[in-house]
Amino acid sequence: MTDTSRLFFALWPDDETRLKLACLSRSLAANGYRPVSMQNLHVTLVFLGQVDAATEILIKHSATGISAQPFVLTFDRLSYWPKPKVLCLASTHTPDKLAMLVAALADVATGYGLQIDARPYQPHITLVRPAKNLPDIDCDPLLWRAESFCLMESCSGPDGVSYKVRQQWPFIDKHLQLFT
Ligand code: 3AM
Repeated sequence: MTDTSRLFFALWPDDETRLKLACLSRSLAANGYRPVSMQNLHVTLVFLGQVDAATEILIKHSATGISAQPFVLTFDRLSYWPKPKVLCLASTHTPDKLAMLVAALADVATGYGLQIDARPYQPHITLVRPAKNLPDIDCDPLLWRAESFCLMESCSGPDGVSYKVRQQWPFIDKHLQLFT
Protein backbone atom coordinates (compact mmCIF):
# COMPACT_ATOMS: atom_id res chain seq x y z
CA MET A 1 0.00 0.00 0.00
CA THR A 2 1.29 3.52 -0.80
CA ASP A 3 2.47 5.56 2.16
CA THR A 4 0.39 8.77 2.41
CA SER A 5 0.21 11.80 4.71
CA ARG A 6 -2.75 14.05 5.49
CA LEU A 7 -1.57 17.46 4.33
CA PHE A 8 -2.80 21.04 4.08
CA PHE A 9 -1.36 24.47 3.35
CA ALA A 10 -1.70 26.97 6.19
CA LEU A 11 -0.58 30.20 7.76
CA TRP A 12 1.16 29.37 11.00
CA PRO A 13 1.13 32.02 13.78
CA ASP A 14 4.21 33.74 15.18
CA ASP A 15 4.65 33.64 18.96
CA GLU A 16 2.98 37.02 19.53
CA THR A 17 -0.12 36.06 17.56
CA ARG A 18 -0.29 32.67 19.27
CA LEU A 19 -0.19 34.37 22.68
CA LYS A 20 -3.05 36.71 21.74
CA LEU A 21 -5.06 33.73 20.56
CA ALA A 22 -4.24 31.87 23.77
CA CYS A 23 -5.72 34.79 25.69
CA LEU A 24 -8.96 34.48 23.73
CA SER A 25 -8.93 30.71 24.25
CA ARG A 26 -8.68 31.28 28.01
CA SER A 27 -11.79 33.53 27.91
CA LEU A 28 -13.61 30.80 26.01
CA ALA A 29 -12.53 28.18 28.53
CA ALA A 30 -13.75 30.45 31.34
CA ASN A 31 -17.14 30.46 29.56
CA GLY A 32 -17.38 26.67 29.48
CA TYR A 33 -15.95 25.98 26.01
CA ARG A 34 -13.14 23.51 25.28
CA PRO A 35 -10.71 25.39 23.01
CA VAL A 36 -8.51 23.56 20.50
CA SER A 37 -4.93 23.13 21.65
CA MET A 38 -2.93 26.35 21.53
CA GLN A 39 -0.25 24.52 19.51
CA ASN A 40 -2.80 23.71 16.78
CA LEU A 41 -4.03 27.25 16.03
CA HIS A 42 -3.61 28.11 12.35
CA VAL A 43 -5.30 29.52 9.25
CA THR A 44 -6.02 26.83 6.68
CA LEU A 45 -5.23 27.94 3.12
CA VAL A 46 -5.96 24.79 1.10
CA PHE A 47 -6.74 21.33 2.47
CA LEU A 48 -5.09 18.61 0.36
CA GLY A 49 -6.13 15.38 2.09
CA GLN A 50 -4.10 12.17 1.78
CA VAL A 51 -1.04 12.73 -0.39
CA ASP A 52 1.57 10.13 -1.37
CA ALA A 53 5.28 10.86 -0.94
CA ALA A 54 6.02 11.32 -4.67
CA THR A 55 3.16 13.82 -5.08
CA GLU A 56 4.26 15.67 -1.95
CA ILE A 57 7.70 16.25 -3.49
CA LEU A 58 6.07 17.64 -6.66
CA ILE A 59 3.73 19.84 -4.62
CA LYS A 60 6.64 21.26 -2.61
CA HIS A 61 8.56 21.96 -5.82
CA SER A 62 5.57 23.82 -7.32
CA ALA A 63 4.91 25.73 -4.10
CA THR A 64 8.52 26.97 -4.19
CA GLY A 65 7.69 28.64 -7.51
CA ILE A 66 4.82 30.68 -6.06
CA SER A 67 5.67 34.33 -5.65
CA ALA A 68 3.60 35.74 -2.78
CA GLN A 69 3.97 38.91 -0.78
CA PRO A 70 3.43 39.63 2.94
CA PHE A 71 0.00 40.86 3.99
CA VAL A 72 -1.96 41.61 7.14
CA LEU A 73 -5.18 39.83 7.96
CA THR A 74 -7.67 41.32 10.39
CA PHE A 75 -9.73 38.75 12.27
CA ASP A 76 -12.63 40.89 13.36
CA ARG A 77 -15.54 38.63 14.29
CA LEU A 78 -16.17 35.63 16.41
CA SER A 79 -18.40 33.34 14.34
CA TYR A 80 -20.32 30.13 14.88
CA TRP A 81 -20.60 27.83 11.87
CA PRO A 82 -23.40 25.37 12.67
CA LYS A 83 -22.68 22.76 9.99
CA PRO A 84 -19.10 21.91 10.98
CA LYS A 85 -20.03 22.91 14.59
CA VAL A 86 -17.08 25.23 14.74
CA LEU A 87 -16.47 28.40 16.70
CA CYS A 88 -13.91 30.48 14.88
CA LEU A 89 -12.36 33.88 14.53
CA ALA A 90 -13.19 35.04 11.02
CA SER A 91 -12.11 37.87 8.78
CA THR A 92 -14.75 40.01 7.05
CA HIS A 93 -12.27 41.03 4.37
CA THR A 94 -9.99 38.71 2.37
CA PRO A 95 -6.88 40.64 1.23
CA ASP A 96 -6.12 40.29 -2.49
CA LYS A 97 -2.66 38.93 -1.73
CA LEU A 98 -4.21 36.16 0.33
CA ALA A 99 -6.82 35.39 -2.33
CA MET A 100 -4.04 35.16 -4.95
CA LEU A 101 -1.98 32.85 -2.74
CA VAL A 102 -4.94 30.54 -2.09
CA ALA A 103 -5.75 30.45 -5.83
CA ALA A 104 -2.13 29.60 -6.68
CA LEU A 105 -2.02 26.81 -4.07
CA ALA A 106 -5.37 25.47 -5.26
CA ASP A 107 -3.97 25.37 -8.82
CA VAL A 108 -0.95 23.41 -7.59
CA ALA A 109 -3.19 20.90 -5.82
CA THR A 110 -5.62 20.39 -8.69
CA GLY A 111 -2.70 20.22 -11.13
CA TYR A 112 -1.62 17.03 -9.34
CA GLY A 113 -5.14 15.61 -9.43
CA LEU A 114 -6.10 16.39 -5.82
CA GLN A 115 -9.72 17.25 -5.02
CA ILE A 116 -9.97 20.45 -3.03
CA ASP A 117 -12.78 22.21 -1.21
CA ALA A 118 -14.99 23.90 -3.83
CA ARG A 119 -16.59 26.33 -1.36
CA PRO A 120 -15.54 30.00 -1.48
CA TYR A 121 -12.48 30.61 0.65
CA GLN A 122 -13.19 32.13 4.08
CA PRO A 123 -10.14 32.93 6.22
CA HIS A 124 -10.71 31.74 9.78
CA ILE A 125 -9.00 30.39 12.88
CA THR A 126 -10.89 27.50 14.44
CA LEU A 127 -11.00 28.05 18.22
CA VAL A 128 -13.47 25.41 19.39
CA ARG A 129 -14.50 22.15 17.68
CA PRO A 130 -17.12 20.92 18.30
CA ALA A 131 -19.01 23.95 19.57
CA LYS A 132 -22.74 24.38 20.22
CA ASN A 133 -23.23 28.11 19.97
CA LEU A 134 -21.72 31.59 19.89
CA PRO A 135 -20.54 32.84 23.29
CA ASP A 136 -21.39 36.31 24.48
CA ILE A 137 -17.85 37.56 25.00
CA ASP A 138 -15.99 40.65 23.81
CA CYS A 139 -13.32 40.06 21.28
CA ASP A 140 -10.89 42.71 19.98
CA PRO A 141 -9.83 42.53 16.31
CA LEU A 142 -6.70 40.42 15.93
CA LEU A 143 -4.08 41.47 13.37
CA TRP A 144 -2.18 38.58 11.81
CA ARG A 145 0.97 39.56 9.91
CA ALA A 146 1.49 36.82 7.35
CA GLU A 147 5.14 36.51 6.30
CA SER A 148 5.24 32.91 5.19
CA PHE A 149 3.05 29.94 4.38
CA CYS A 150 3.51 26.32 5.36
CA LEU A 151 2.77 22.80 4.23
CA MET A 152 1.37 21.07 7.32
CA GLU A 153 0.85 17.44 8.24
CA SER A 154 -2.18 16.52 10.32
CA CYS A 155 -1.25 13.64 12.66
CA SER A 156 -3.80 11.67 14.66
CA GLY A 157 -2.59 10.18 17.92
CA PRO A 158 -4.02 8.90 21.22
CA ASP A 159 -4.18 12.50 22.50
CA GLY A 160 -5.99 13.78 19.42
CA VAL A 161 -4.80 15.66 16.37
CA SER A 162 -1.53 17.54 16.19
CA TYR A 163 0.03 19.47 13.31
CA LYS A 164 3.61 19.41 12.07
CA VAL A 165 5.26 21.91 9.73
CA ARG A 166 6.59 19.93 6.74
CA GLN A 167 7.97 22.97 4.91
CA GLN A 168 7.76 26.75 5.23
CA TRP A 169 8.08 29.33 2.43
CA PRO A 170 8.79 32.98 3.35
CA PHE A 171 6.98 35.65 1.34
CA ILE A 172 9.05 38.05 -0.71
CA ASP A 173 8.71 41.67 0.35
CA LYS A 174 8.96 43.63 -2.92
CA HIS A 175 9.83 46.87 -1.08
CA LEU A 176 12.80 45.25 0.65
CA GLN A 177 13.90 43.66 -2.62
CA LEU A 178 14.49 47.13 -4.08
CA PHE A 179 17.34 47.63 -1.61
CA THR A 180 19.09 44.28 -2.04
O1 3AM B 1 -9.01 25.46 9.46
P1 3AM B 1 -9.77 24.42 10.18
O2 3AM B 1 -9.10 23.94 11.45
O3 3AM B 1 -11.19 24.79 10.38
O4 3AM B 1 -11.52 21.26 9.12
C1 3AM B 1 -10.19 20.92 8.84
C2 3AM B 1 -9.20 21.95 9.35
O5 3AM B 1 -9.76 23.22 9.15
C3 3AM B 1 -9.96 21.03 7.35
O6 3AM B 1 -8.56 21.16 7.22
C4 3AM B 1 -8.03 21.81 8.37
C5 3AM B 1 -6.85 21.04 8.89
O7 3AM B 1 -7.26 19.75 9.27
N1 3AM B 1 -10.45 19.84 6.65
C6 3AM B 1 -10.42 18.57 7.06
N2 3AM B 1 -10.97 17.77 6.13
C7 3AM B 1 -11.34 18.56 5.11
C8 3AM B 1 -11.96 18.32 3.85
N3 3AM B 1 -12.29 17.10 3.45
C9 3AM B 1 -11.02 19.89 5.43
N4 3AM B 1 -11.25 20.91 4.62
C10 3AM B 1 -11.87 20.62 3.44
N5 3AM B 1 -12.20 19.38 3.06
